[in-house]
Amino acid sequence: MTKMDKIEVQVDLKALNNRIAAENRRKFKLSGVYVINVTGSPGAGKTTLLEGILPKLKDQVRVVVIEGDLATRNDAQRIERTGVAARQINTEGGCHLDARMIQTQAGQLDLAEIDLIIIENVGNLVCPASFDLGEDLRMVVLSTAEGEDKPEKYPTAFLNAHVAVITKMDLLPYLSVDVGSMARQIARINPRVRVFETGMKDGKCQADQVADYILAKVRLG
Ligand SMILES: Nc1nc2c(ncn2[C@@H]2O[C@H](COP(=O)(O)OP(=O)(O)OP(=O)(O)O)[C@@H](O)[C@H]2O)c(=O)[nH]1
Ligand SMILES: [Mg+2]
Repeated sequence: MTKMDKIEVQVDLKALNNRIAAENRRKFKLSGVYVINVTGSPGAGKTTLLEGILPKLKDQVRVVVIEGDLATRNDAQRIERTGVAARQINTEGGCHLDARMIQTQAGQLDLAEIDLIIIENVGNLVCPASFDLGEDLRMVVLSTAEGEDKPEKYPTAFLNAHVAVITKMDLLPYLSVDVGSMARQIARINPRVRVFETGMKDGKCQADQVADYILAKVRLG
């Protein structure tokens, strides 16, 4: 009988991810590409927000969207309908995107022809917060319908964010939710975070201020 030795291989996956994220960040910077990582729960309104801001963004900058989902090309198809190119990553069970996935996508893009990449992460308020992708700006999307206590219950998503977008403001008359408290919790967790509020009107997401904020950031580089 042969004796099989057990060899333990321990890889610090977080450290490896951070290393690749740093490489991504360097590559994007060198190419003059601004990168945004959009996180938030399933159904918070991430794709709807992108559908709302892309018509304005695409008129002024060259933008590409990378969509992360466990399965389907649904969100990429929604983005393509706005006239913006979209690439879909299917994680097949994975609850977040990682820096390696973005490195692979970046390798297939002509970065010299792009000013802005928006990455919609997998719908999840927990896992994506711990994985740097090499982005310049992290945006967390939270809907009024999720309840005002979510920032305090899921603080890491807000701790690492530069921008928080509270969506579905149009639903307030039908909900028992205190949006003021939601905003105060976000400010307590991260006083530097910039908070925007958006909602649907006439079937469209009203998010002009978010688009203007992004355009200013892209121009500053
Ligand atoms: N009334 C209202 N509905 C909204 C708003 N934003 C999104 N929705 C609806 O909420 C549902 C989910 O929106 P999505 O944009 O698909 O959410 P998501 O965060 O991209 O979802 P995942 O990609 O699956 O994580 C859709 O039916 C949207 O039409 C809003 O501001 N107001
Ligand atoms: Mg989506």
